[in-house]
Amino acid sequence: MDEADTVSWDEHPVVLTVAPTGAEVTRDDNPALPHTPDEIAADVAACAEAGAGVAHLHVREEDGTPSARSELFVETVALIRERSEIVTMVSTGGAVWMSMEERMAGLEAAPDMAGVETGSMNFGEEPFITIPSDARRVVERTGALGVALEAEMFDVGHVLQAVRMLERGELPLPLRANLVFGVPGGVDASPEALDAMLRPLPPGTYWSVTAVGRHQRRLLALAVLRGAGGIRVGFEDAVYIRRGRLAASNAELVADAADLVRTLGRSVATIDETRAILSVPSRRRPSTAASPTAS
Ligand code: KMH
Ligand code: ZN
Repeated sequence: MDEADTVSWDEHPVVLTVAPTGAEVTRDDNPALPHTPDEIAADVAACAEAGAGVAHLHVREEDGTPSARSELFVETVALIRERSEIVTMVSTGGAVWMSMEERMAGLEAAPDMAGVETGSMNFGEEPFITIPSDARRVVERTGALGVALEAEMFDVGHVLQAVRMLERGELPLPLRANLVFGVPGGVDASPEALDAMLRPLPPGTYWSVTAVGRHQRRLLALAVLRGAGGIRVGFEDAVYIRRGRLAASNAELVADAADLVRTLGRSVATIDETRAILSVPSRRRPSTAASPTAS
């Protein structure tokens, strides 16, 4: 097996992640952007129907302001779990202006997974800072809560830092790597950049691809062909489904990504397959109808 094969998940179905809200996109960009926990949960349920296995979550105040209120995360995760077994993943990237403590607010919701950034960058015009001790804080807190991690990496140095942290025992195994392309200040959305981001990953690492900007669809297609474990879509990354046409919903973006995966000869992971691939068991509570009555 050559080095390229060691990072191929080609024999597995492709995990689809939806990132429905993010922290930067607004209703001026796409009026269908969900804001409230109810709107996000309904949107995520429709995305699960369309093939999504993971929901990468940020929350908003009702007026759309990015929020670090843990109550909103708690409500959002609970409402999603009422409707679906989809893997819930909270961002600890938050918004560029949030403190590290604010960025970790979503962990209060006891999600299935959380992201962890492994480096700093310019995020467009703004600094987006995660120093090593910040990443270690996220690792410690998620470890204590039994929350699985995905490393969010926007440049080659972030991948190298994740590998360094793994070697030092500062990141737990298995490493789940989300490679992000096209953010101004990070690596570009090109085939060469994909090669560069993959090269440091230890053999067998699960990797998914997120891309923003006009090369998104091409890079996601390339990732599927190169054996990615997963790809990500959603309003956090792109509000257009094709050049000049806004997506009607996050679910439309997920359905489109599912079509792309099948067109390229791979299948889309069910939620059960997603949980097995990511080694993330369900934390959903049994429904009240099924639990014994108290009296
Ligand atoms: N909103 C960005 C500054 C993540 O969720 O891990 C960070 C972000 C990445 O969205
Ligand atoms: Zn995010």
